[in-house]
Amino acid sequence: MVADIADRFQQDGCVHPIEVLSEAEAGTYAKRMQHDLADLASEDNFADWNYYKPYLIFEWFYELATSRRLLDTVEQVVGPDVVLWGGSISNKPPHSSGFFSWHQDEKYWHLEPQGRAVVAWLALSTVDEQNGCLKYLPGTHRKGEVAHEMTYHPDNYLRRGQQIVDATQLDEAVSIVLRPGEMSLHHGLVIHGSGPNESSRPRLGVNITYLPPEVRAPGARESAILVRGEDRFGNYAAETPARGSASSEARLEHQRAMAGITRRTLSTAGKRAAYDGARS
Ligand SMILES: O=C(O)CCC(=O)C(=O)O
Repeated sequence: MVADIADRFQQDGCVHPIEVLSEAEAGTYAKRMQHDLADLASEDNFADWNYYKPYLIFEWFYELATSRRLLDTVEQVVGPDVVLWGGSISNKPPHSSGFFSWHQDEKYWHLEPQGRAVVAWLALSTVDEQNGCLKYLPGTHRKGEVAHEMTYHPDNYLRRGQQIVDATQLDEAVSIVLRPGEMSLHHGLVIHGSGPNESSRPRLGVNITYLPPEVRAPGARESAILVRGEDRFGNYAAETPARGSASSEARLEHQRAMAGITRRTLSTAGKRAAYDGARS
């Protein structure tokens, strides 16, 4: 367990492992997730439900994103006022080739000011080098934005396969090994990625993005949920979190949120694509 979370976060751009759920609780969430994913896989909007704001579709995701110990820790880095802005389901099946190339999340999010987004990666199974854990390059959040190139590799979970151009620091990579119920927190500009799952075990986890309410997503008004403290800025329309799994109300709410994302992406087109990069 980590002491001085805010200091470590500022220094390395990532802090881990942080226990936020018991192993038994994580196991229960893993079952709820796996049940829903199997049940809903044939739905037209399934990929979008996974990649964008799953807390609007799945109640279990919202419960995870707002669980007390998780938010107590997020608060130490984000501050007392916390907005839940994004997330994705980040599973890798056993013996699967999918990977995340080395990238910075905020390179593609176009937030102002930059460098205030915090991403929680919460493990719902054991996550280690064999099944493709997250890795990061310590201190790289202090470089600001770095150059990326598009590779469009078919096994890359990032839709354009964007990856950093300068690979000189890769031998400094740190692996984030987590037990079920543990998480890491990473800075929106820290360079990170993950390899394929070479094991016979699934890699189960979610990632969740939080912002302080003063951070704006310029272009068109987006939506988000205040999950701690107070919002004195009003940058986001309020979202309604999911009840149950993929209810008709939840589907509509997700569509509304996606429309905000699309409007913003179109409005920033030609400048920088806000969401066309990292999937979360
Ligand atoms: O789940 C992972 O291994 C990495 C996820 C990630 O980097 C992303 O969604 O941008």
